[in-house]
Amino acid sequence: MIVKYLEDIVGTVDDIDTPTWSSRRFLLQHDQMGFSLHDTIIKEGTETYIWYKNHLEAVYCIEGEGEIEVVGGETYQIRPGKMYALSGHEKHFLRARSQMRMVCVFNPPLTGREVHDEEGVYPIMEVRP
Ligand code: 9YT
Repeated sequence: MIVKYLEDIVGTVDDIDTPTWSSRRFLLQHDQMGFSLHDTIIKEGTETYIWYKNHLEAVYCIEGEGEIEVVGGETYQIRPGKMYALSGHEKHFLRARSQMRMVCVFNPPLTGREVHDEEGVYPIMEVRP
């Protein structure tokens, strides 16, 4: 069994900070759950281009407001209680009007070190560095 508090993760190698988001990663590939589970902060006023070419992601907003624009498609408003699932590997822009806090689940699980590359993609990483 795996039991953690958020404060066990903040400031460790499982707390990944970027200019537009930070991701506190509760469960990763090495936990062998078949998915990864993250508590993610999307920073106020930011826009992030994302394409999870190699992963499926579900996102549940629990704090803040913003929007997701699917490239070539619709724009959906985000507020607490909204869930979106990128079931078709949709390319998208994620914008935060205020700081947003999102619970994210990835399949396949992230290994832990991923940040988006210049294409907005997380590469497939087989081994946790
Ligand atoms: C909602 C979203 O995709 N945020 C970017 C970070 C990602 N969820 C992660 O690595 O936790």
